[in-house]
Amino acid sequence: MQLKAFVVLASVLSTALAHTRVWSVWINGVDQGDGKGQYIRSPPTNNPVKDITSSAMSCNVNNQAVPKVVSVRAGDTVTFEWFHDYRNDDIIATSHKGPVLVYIAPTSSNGAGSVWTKLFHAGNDGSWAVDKLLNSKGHHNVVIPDVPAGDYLLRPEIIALHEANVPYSSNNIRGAQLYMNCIQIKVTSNGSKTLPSGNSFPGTYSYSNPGIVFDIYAKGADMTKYQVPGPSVWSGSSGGAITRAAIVTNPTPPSGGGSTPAPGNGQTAALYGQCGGTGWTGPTLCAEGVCKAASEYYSQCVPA
Ligand SMILES: *[C@@H]1O[C@H](CO)[C@@H](O)[C@H](O)[C@H]1NC(C)=O
Ligand SMILES: [Cu+2]
Repeated sequence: MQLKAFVVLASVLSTALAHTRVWSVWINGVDQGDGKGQYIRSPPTNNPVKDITSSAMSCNVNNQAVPKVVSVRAGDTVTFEWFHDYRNDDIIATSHKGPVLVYIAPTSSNGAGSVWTKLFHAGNDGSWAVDKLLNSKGHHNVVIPDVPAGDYLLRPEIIALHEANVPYSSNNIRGAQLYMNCIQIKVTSNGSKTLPSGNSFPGTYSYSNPGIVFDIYAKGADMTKYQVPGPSVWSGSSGGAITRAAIVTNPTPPSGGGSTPAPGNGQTAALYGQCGGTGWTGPTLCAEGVCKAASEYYSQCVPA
């Protein structure tokens, strides 16, 4: 009796420890700080979504607007940082092999309807995307495409396939485990590549999809034949990669005599807000911290 109870508890614990969610994003190598419930519509736990017909497929189980947005421009690299219990921990269990994907939708949709566009995916090109993510200490990125100005949700996603040899619909203690978090961004550049949209969550994935039901333990099988679920990556995407953020420790001031910020408009930017960069017309003063250039295009208020 005692032993049995212990075994059950242990397996529940090991499962809980295996899961993952997003801690923060980095813009061009600058950490935007703990985003949970701030600019990330964070779920309350690191548990997966397994019912792919559920409304939680769009932005997980807590899809409500959060107070902040991260300002970005076309060409900026947005790096997502995943963790399971603590920042810089072991990210996700090594058993949780599978693909890594990123989608985008206008924030005005709240993720509902046929509004999602795929910006990036990686499956298995000889190694699993999740193994690459473990090697990059939980970091992967996309480059912001040249979309019209406005508010958008970025939806990075990991699909863990260790129990995906059967669909959740026929065995609800198994099935693929999906991890997605939505990040609120504001694109301040104004490009002309309008998102084609065309995909909904729920809707884009189904239990007859070979990317959702797949046996990663099949003997002799060629894992590079794994098909990442969902559409192909949008032709307007500027790409992405599973790699650690190129952390900016000594930002170089803008070259060519442009190192003095243009006169500000008297407004101040919040901590981690943008405070300068080529073409920036917003605040150049920091309410908190100091304004540091991360690149010619982006300066940010960081703790002094
Ligand atoms: C973006 O460009 C379009 C097309 O030129 C224009 O209609 C729109 O007002 C611009 N939006 C912003 C926020 O600058
Ligand atoms: Cu798990």
